[in-house]
Amino acid sequence: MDPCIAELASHSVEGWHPGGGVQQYIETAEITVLSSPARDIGGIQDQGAILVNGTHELTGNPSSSRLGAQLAVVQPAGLSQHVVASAPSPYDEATLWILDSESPTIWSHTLELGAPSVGASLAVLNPGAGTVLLGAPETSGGEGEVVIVDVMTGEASRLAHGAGGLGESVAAGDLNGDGINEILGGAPYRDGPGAILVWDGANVGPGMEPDVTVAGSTEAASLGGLGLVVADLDGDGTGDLCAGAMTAHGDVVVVYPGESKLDLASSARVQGPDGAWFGNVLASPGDIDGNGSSELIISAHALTTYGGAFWVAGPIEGVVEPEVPLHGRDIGGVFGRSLGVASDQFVWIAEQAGDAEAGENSGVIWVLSTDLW
Ligand SMILES: [Ca+2]
Ligand SMILES: [Ca+2]
Ligand SMILES: [Ca+2]
Repeated sequence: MDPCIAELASHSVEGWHPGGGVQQYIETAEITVLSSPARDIGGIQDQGAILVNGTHELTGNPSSSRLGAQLAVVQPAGLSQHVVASAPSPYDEATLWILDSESPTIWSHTLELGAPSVGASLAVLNPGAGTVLLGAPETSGGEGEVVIVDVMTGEASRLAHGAGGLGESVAAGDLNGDGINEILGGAPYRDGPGAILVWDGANVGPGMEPDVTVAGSTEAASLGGLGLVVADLDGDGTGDLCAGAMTAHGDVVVVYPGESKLDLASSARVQGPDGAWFGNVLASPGDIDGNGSSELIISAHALTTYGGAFWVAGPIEGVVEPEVPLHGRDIGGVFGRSLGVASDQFVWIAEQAGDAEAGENSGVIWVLSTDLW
């Protein structure tokens, strides 16, 4: 029997609102933030809420919704860590909430960008500068946006507007080793099999064309969904593009920048179990075992009836089959629909539990020590 999350987790955090489920989690030395973006408030669907340090609840405002759709941490130079919580909206206005981890200060920026879903995806661009990327994919796979936001000032810069659901995912990482993070935007419906657009971080500005487009293929279709991260999977010191497919039959591809200029044909592949939604979400906690290559944690929420997640250690070369998965509990829930890195020592995996129709679905965040691997 594969290991069950309940036997391996370091600790767990229970959701606090029946029916809402839990989706995102941050845990630092100073602060914990738990999000429930599907929570209904005052009869308004999906207003969303976050819970800070287990006691202080912040609910979404009526002009935006799905508070806590995404969370991230930045640490602007000379300041404490700040947690960023997105609240995208089906309308042309979104809110970005900022929490100073060392004081109870919480404030927000209203982003009126004339585009819906701003903040459906979120990634830290430059933690020391306090800049983040927000993706704004329209529903139905139409046009979308990638936006750069200064967390402290709320100043927003629209980097790109494009077809194929651009902004379904965003990611940042240094792919060419110059010390400046590149900007990645996923467009999973672009030209059929999807694509990931890459801008060189050293030379980027509003309206500029991407420097590289990594186009999906029949073997790597629906590329550019939420499973997108930059991590050094071959241990050469520069980041590599890791992307899961947004389909039930997905694999995770690792594209090495090298001299191939991000050519999908020369990528490595982690081959997941068929039909498990393998790689729909993934994250990298960095190099845990100290061999120089980063590790990945990969979701597979339709694995068996419990859901699952896989740990894959770098280096990844050729075609790799992942080892024994973690699975959820036998409670009729879904384990692994979202996951992430909680801190230097911990990763987290969400489990939606109970009967949502009966209002029981408050969900659980399972926190795992990376020492396990
Ligand atoms: Ca770079
Ligand atoms: Ca590398
Ligand atoms: Ca490693």
